[in-house]
Amino acid sequence: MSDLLPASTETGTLGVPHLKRMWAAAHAARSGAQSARPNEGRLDHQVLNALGLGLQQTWAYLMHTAPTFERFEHWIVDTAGAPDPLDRERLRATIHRQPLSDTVRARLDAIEASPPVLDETDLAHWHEHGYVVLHDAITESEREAAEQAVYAHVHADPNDRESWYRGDGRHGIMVELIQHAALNAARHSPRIHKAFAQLWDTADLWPTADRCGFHPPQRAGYPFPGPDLHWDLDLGAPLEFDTQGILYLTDTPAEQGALTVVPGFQRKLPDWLAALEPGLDPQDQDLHALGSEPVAGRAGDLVIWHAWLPHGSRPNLGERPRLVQYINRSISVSA
Ligand SMILES: O=C(O)CCC(=O)C(=O)O
Repeated sequence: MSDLLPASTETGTLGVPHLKRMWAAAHAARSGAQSARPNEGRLDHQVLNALGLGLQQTWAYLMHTAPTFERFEHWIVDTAGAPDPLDRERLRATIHRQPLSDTVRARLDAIEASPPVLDETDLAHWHEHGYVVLHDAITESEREAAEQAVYAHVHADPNDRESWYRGDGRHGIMVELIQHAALNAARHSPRIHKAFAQLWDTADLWPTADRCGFHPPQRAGYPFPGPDLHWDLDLGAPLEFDTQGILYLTDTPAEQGALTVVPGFQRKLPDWLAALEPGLDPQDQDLHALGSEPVAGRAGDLVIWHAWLPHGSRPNLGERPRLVQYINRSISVSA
């Protein structure tokens, strides 16, 4: 069926490649048709990241609304603004497998040439434990603006404890806040980009358009909703290097629902999977028994972890809500 879908190079009014193909695939999926698009997940994500749209957000819109392609393009602009011309050009060059324009190349080269933000100790920690903490990843005023944006989005007041539990606009600890000017500081920060570039060994990465998190202290009637330890990988497919990241917008001591990982497991995952009894679901095992540890941090700390680490949050047993912005970079891929 995949040959019935438009080619990734086909564009509409916005001039964004791959969008029509993604839209047509959603249409096909909605009407129950099989449309085999192996290995296009990263490409879908790249196009949506370039447009500042969430993957789940867009997929939910396409599946629930079944818009015409023209309507879909309108929704994109209404939701995330008009596509940035440079990002669109970069997408086109990448997808057509053509050289990047001088302007885009110069931007990436500037990041490659900039001084490292992770030092030798950070990199050694990354190789040993599979995660690293970048302190003061954004400025204090940028952090404060992002914190306020999350509070406003969930209609909560930092000084009104009852307001933390109203549950507006959340899925568990996740908050579907993606398009907000205050979140762009971290997405477009050269310092953060450099940290990821050091880990990926290339600056040719895309900032992800991710959501935020609001995780108040648990109490009677408000138990920890998860997520507990898991992977966001397809563990049945060949393992590929990937990163994930979380920016603490508030001080986050270990007991205050801190990110929890199994340090060093990036070095063990392939053997562990191979040794697992056939038929057992890796995600259903006692992953804490592998040696989970919380990663405490200060407001403004960005924790980047290797996607092969089992990871999750933990119950918030502290006094204050934990506020975060999820932030990552994905590697540039072609059609
Ligand atoms: O919010 C957290 O601490 C964990 C995040 C997580 O599990 C994820 O991003 O997949």
